[in-house]
Amino acid sequence: MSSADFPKMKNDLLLRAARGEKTEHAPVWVMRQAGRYLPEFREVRKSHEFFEVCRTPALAAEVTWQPIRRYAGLLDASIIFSDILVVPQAMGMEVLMNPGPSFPDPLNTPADIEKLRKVVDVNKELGYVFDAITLTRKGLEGACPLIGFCGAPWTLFAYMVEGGGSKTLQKAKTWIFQYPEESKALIMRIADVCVDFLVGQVKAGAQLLQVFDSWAGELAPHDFDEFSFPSLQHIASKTRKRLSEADIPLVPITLFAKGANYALIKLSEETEYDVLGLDWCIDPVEARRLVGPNKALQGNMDPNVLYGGRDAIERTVKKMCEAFRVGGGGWIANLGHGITPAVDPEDLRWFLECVHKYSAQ
Ligand code: 1CP
Repeated sequence: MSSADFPKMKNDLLLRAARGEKTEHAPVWVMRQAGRYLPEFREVRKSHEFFEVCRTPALAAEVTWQPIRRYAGLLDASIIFSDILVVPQAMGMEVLMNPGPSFPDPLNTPADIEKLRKVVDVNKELGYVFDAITLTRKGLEGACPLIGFCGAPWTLFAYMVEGGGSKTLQKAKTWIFQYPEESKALIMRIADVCVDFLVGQVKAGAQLLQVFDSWAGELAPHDFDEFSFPSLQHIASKTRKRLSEADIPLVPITLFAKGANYALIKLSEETEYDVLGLDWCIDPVEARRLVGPNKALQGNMDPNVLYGGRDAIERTVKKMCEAFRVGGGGWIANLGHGITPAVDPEDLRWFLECVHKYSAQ
């Protein structure tokens, strides 16, 4: 697919900010913007299992459009409805969602790696995501760009070994300390599937890509350097190379490495990401000082401020806008992690309105 196959873009704020350009106001979107805080999403989920929604392009498109329709004119990006765990599924693992993710047969020891598919054909295993992206972008009618995504290899590895979410990542840590070479090899194998998956998403119509390293902050800085960073670096450089070899226009790539503020200088200097996502544990002025002028930033309000009422939301957004303005450079407004299920959708609307108001240049 090329841009000629899709409706003309009416709003490219996200893409401009990702390239470091100044924008009339900061483009804004919200991680997990299609999700359980929306009654219309819960309605769809009453009659469809989570992965059924992911695997059915018409349903995935519908829930991706839901926040765009509800907050018409206020959201500057959509993100395809899917999950980071579709990659372990594509590699041959079973994943259930009840209500959190669980793997009936996780990787207990390196011998279990044998159970994974040797070769992963992303068109065959994840073609449903590509179809959902093409359908969703057409239906957006140019209202805003569509983001494609994947999980980072370290985070996916952690789920594949833990068999679900975990507070301590004890099993994943056991692997990296007890079987460091096998761990690194598996992490790079996951990275190659991620590259194929991201390239396929761009071919299908994704206009920006985001890599979610949700568990980056669980690693000591030197362990991040060893077990996550090389795969993150590989994904950005290889995805760009593959797109340019195929004569497909490059799209910006965002890395959200939650909790890895200790690595911002290295991520800025030694990777080819265009945008670095920030959680709320770093001041935007400090983040800009560490990152320098060459990358856009994304973030970073604590999602729990959305439970603090209108005054708290307005005060915090105003402060965030001032801090990103002082720091300078491209900025995409967002929360510092995903929106949580109990948020009142009208409080999110207020957040979006405040970003428009206080980030206007
Ligand atoms: O019942 C439901 O509907 C399940 C809730 C839900 C939703 C709405 C899950 C289960 N995944 C999603 C969608 C989803 N997941 C998106 C869609 C696009 C959007 O943002 O609107 C995206 C980008 C993700 C990414 C994702 N899934 C991440 C990375 C981002 C992050 O939050 O750190 C992670 C870690 C997952 C795993 C996952 N999937 C679902 C849950 C509840 C979890 C986290 C579980 C845990 O705590 O380990």
